[in-house]
Amino acid sequence: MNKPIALITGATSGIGEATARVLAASHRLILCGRRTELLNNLQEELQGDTDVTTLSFDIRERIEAEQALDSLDSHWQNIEVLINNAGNAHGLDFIQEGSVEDWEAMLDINVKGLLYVSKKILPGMIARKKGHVVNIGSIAGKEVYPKGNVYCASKFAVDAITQGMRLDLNPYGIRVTEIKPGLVNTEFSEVRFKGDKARAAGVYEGYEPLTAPDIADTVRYVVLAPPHVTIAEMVVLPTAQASATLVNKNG
Ligand code: NDP
Ligand code: 8X3
Repeated sequence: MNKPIALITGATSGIGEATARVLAASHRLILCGRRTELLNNLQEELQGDTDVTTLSFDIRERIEAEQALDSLDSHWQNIEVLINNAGNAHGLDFIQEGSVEDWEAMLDINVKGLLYVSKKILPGMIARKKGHVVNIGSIAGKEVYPKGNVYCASKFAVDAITQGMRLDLNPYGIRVTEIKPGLVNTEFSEVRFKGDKARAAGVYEGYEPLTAPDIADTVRYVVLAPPHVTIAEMVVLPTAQASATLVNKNG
């Protein structure tokens, strides 16, 4: 029997890339992101283990996202697992000093992009009365921290959308999960600090942060749980982190 199909957004780095590696054992994969070369490299790496196809599009651009998803040929259309992972923080500034471009990027990518992709995939799941949506939220969607303002708002929105999905999709037997990681050492801080590698590295110094494979393992756990089991929500922190604002550094 063919493996079920999982579509992963943001598969070119960090949590999405690690999730692709772990789900290759159990799923055929549709890998999404903007960086085509990285998608191609990952496809080449994994296609010995499973069937892989790629879609390169900017999740901010609704038409581009819709056209990319429409381009899937028929044997890739029965998507059983949707991992809404693409997203980033842009900037870390007091609300009165934040940039409108950063705010727009975070709301467009983390919130609207997730909605655009979900809107295309959910009708198939509803028709088949089968599916699983895994949204990657954040501790930032549970607690607001200083200068987190709009990034936190985007992740609070992911939390609300996840809860709404679970309610609205309940009649169709579709599972909905939100994973809320704390600090994970990926390209995340480099994007947040606009390529400042030294500043980004500082975020993960003095304690042991989570790695992308740590979160990929939680995705595998929720996806491979028996069909009658929904892991609704999971908060996953490095042991050194107690809250969005308390990290035991150099402890
Ligand atoms: P990375 O920066 O390593 O990965 C982000 C991914 O999102 C990349 O694959 C990137 O692909 C994709 N992406 C970003 N913008 C767009 C866009 N406009 N269109 C399409 N894809 C896009 O960060 P993480 O792996 O850490 O982040 C993944 C998710 O985890 C995010 O939702 C983040 O908010 C969340 N998270 C991260 C935490 C952390 O500490 N790292 C903690 C809690 C949650 P490409 O650039 O190729 O388009
Ligand atoms: C990413 C974790 O604490 O940088 O969502 O917001 S944090």
